[in-house]
Amino acid sequence: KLRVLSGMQPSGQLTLGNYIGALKNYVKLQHTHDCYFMVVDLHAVTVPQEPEKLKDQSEAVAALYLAAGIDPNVATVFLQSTVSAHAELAWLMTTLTYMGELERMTQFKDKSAGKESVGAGLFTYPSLMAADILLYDTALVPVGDDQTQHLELTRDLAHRFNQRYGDTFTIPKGYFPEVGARIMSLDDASKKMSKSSPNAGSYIAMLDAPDVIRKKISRAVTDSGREVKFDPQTKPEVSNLISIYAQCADKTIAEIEAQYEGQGYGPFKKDLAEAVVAALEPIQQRYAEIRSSGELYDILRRGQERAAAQAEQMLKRVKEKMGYVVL
Ligand code: AQP
Repeated sequence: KLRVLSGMQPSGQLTLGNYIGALKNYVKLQHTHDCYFMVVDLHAVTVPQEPEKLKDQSEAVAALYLAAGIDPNVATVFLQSTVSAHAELAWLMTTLTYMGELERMTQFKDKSAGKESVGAGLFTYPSLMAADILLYDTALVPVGDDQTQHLELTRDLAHRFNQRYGDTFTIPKGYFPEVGARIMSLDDASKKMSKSSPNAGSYIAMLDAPDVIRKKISRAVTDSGREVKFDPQTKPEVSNLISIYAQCADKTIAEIEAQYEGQGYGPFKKDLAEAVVAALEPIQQRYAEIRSSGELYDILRRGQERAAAQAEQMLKRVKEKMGYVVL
């Protein structure tokens, strides 16, 4: 089975963007691939995090993986910080990365724009991500569109290492959803939906209550026309909502366009809200059960063991190749 690895940052509440862009694909891939899904808590501290919140959100992300349908007996679910090989290989990958490569990363540019002081971790984030992926001989990385550039750098670093020290790393490929690889903000369709946005109206959190979801969708920005038509160039807001609808209701874009022909945005938005509620409600119920069951730490401990066994082997190989004394 091909190896799959991906992760999400506990830097806020997971959004519908995280769900459609990545988590839905995790669930799909687990039965056909050898899957590792982590909570990337080391990545989360590239911007300041409150300790209490970090812990709660880390548990929340892990519980949401399970609630969305990841079976911990099939896939390996773990916290990145519990496998120390990630931080170790990240350092080695950092020394292999060029400043110019990191300076070109649009996520760094976006997240550092206008800030007076920017942590060095935000800059070297892609080197840690490369380490995460390369530690596991990963073949496929299910991610949203926003991670394309980071993934390309991971591939470059893997090539560079292999050329310098001999064949070691598998070169990974991205795995993107056909519809919804980039879900946009509800208040501004030029920005991606983001869990760390200061405006809660810009995203739908996976744990938002049904009435909150309905309100957010009814307030979502649309153009002044009335045609429910998918055209990201001229109708970015409505196209974004159609993508969300398609993914939540398992319909094609053409089916949705046909269904609302000549009806305007009102009925479309109403049904969209119900489709989102229907997709998230069962996940929310399972989430509540998992958090109150007390089983989460046991699952994460088992995941840690399985992941560490793999990661340590690779780290040892890398160190040997680089000329470290391995005792
Ligand atoms: N808007 C999005 N549409 C589709 N996919 C998305 N992803 C994120 N936003 C969207 C995918 O979700 C996975 C986890 O992302 P992450 O936690 O690593 O952080 P991110 O990509 O930086 O996502 P956020 O929500 O914007 O987090 P913050 O605000 O903390 O930076 C990734 O696979 C990503 O592609």
